[in-house]
Amino acid sequence: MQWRALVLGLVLLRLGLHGVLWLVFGLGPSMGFYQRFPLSFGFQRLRGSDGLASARSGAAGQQGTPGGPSWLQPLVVGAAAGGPQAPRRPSPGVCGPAPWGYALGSWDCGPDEYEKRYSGAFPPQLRAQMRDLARGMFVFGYDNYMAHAFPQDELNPIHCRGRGPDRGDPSNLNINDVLGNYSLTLVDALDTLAIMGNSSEFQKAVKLVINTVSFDKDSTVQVFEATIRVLGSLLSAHRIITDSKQPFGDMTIKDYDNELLHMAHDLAVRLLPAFENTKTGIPYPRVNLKTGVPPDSNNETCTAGAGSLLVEFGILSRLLGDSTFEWVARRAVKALWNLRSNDTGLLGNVVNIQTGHWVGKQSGLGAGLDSFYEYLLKSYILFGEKEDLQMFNAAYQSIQNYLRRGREACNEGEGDPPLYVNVNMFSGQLMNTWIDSLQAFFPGLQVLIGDVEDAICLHAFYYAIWKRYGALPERYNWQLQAPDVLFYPLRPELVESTYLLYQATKNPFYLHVGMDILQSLEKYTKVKCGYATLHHVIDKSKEDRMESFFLSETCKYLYLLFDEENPIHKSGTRYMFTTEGHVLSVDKRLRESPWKEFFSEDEEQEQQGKFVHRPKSQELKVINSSSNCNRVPDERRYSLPLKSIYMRQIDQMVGLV
Ligand code: DMJ
Repeated sequence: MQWRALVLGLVLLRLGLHGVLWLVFGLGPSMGFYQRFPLSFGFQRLRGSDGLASARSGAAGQQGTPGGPSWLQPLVVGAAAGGPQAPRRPSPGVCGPAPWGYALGSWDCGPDEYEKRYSGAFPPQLRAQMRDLARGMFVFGYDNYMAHAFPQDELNPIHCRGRGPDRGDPSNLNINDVLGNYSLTLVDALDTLAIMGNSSEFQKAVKLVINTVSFDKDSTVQVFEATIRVLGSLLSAHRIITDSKQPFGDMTIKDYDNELLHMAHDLAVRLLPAFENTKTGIPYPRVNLKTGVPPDSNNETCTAGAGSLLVEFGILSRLLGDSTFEWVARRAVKALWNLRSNDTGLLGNVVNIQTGHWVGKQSGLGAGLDSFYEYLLKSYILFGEKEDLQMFNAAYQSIQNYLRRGREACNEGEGDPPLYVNVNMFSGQLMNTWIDSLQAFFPGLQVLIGDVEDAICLHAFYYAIWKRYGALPERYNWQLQAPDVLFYPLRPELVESTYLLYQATKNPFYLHVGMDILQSLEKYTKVKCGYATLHHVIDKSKEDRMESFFLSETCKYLYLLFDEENPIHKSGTRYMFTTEGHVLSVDKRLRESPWKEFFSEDEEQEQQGKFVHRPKSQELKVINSSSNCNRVPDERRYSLPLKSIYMRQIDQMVGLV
């Protein structure tokens, strides 16, 4: 008897609660946002031309959210009935009644706290203060590395010690893929010193690298990591030293005899065995710098690792006049490209280099694929090879067709705000409900192709996650509104996108974002001798590791964000950043390639048949935005990058409010 009364009581209580919710907010039973959210991401985006729109409309009809409103529609009363006359609560952006104001913050007309916080001007003194804070962050990390870790690869910032390869445990890839016993952090930091105008330290550091760093080491490293962190940095510093204009101050080196270029060559030659004895042309993931590909080598590699070598290898080839490096890197890109799904045009994240079978069928923007897309575009920007742009455009189109979910417009309209999800490369079906922190680079890439509006939108999502934790968790589950993987190793991607979006829009919003990021880095990651990886973004416990990209990318982009007067923003030269943040001047001499004959006309034709062409104007945009930094902002269009109401939606989406 008693338990029946208890159950009845609970039922009545629940009904009463729903009644109150219904009366006050118009929320029906079981309408928690987190329950609807995954459902509402089941539909395809309706966008684009070329006949895809109708196909996607069909998909939307089938897979949409019948009876399950998109996440903006919890406000719709009786949405399940779907009646056009169903009474609606005012949509966000419309002045709301008092209860909304109390429930969700002031949504009434006039500036709310979001607008007040983000749309205000950013005073020049504050800007200078933030620039100095970013420089100080770099200097603190760099000086401590030099004092406590050099000539080892990395700094352990908590115990003020150096770190090299884990010789005791060769399977410790997290360490051994990156640390080659070649003073990694010093090498990776070279061009940041130049960009910050520190010529004496740049000159000292270059000499130190020339005199002390050797690649003749019994180290088994990942080809990708050695390429982007070491090869890319050597090439960037070499270009800075030999630049006749010297925009960053006097960065010349007395009696410089192209030593850094020779070192880059030496390293690349040691990486070449990765491209031998592979049936597909896709390289082995790792090589030993002394002995080549280890006998027990893994035949599986990730797409980004194998397919993002073309920028560094291409520059090396063009500077040396030796086609070998570009040829192997380009062959790998093409081999991967040819393995894309015929139906979706998507690539997976892990492939067998001998069989060409996809071991990882997940397609997304993050780990395993990120820089593959990035380097298709950046290779085109640097070298002007049309086929790189064609591949990029086709890849971008597939991304839009299959990865982008949510509504068409960023700031307004029915349905969920857009988000890029992880799908099966063959079916386009959702594979999981997380996004990773590496994906935060994508808005920056969108800036380069001129898709600024979408970039603004996506960036806001990552920023909201940052605000919630004061960092980006390695993986964030948008269904659970919680991190899936909790560490944050001081990654640069969000800062990179923030910087590029600021250059594209000149909106002070991005300076506020940068200040937020700077302050949380100072608060949560600064330790005795540097900046430490966050082990857990919630309890803020730390790991004793400062990855080299913190100095080469995170600090650099933060500094550049606030350094309006930087030569990169002022000089007539156009610059581009590698995936490791190394600056490269876009020089028309790099566009000369005397080795076209390596790719037969037939092969090119065959490739082109598969490409989806974007409109001409889009191609022009790429060329115009070949500088990351010199874009003329369209003040009218982007005077307010995000409606403050949108920021609030996104904050809710990640569980921030
Ligand atoms: C860096 O080494 C590069 O940015 C790379 O493209 C991705 N991973 C790290 C930073 O997160």
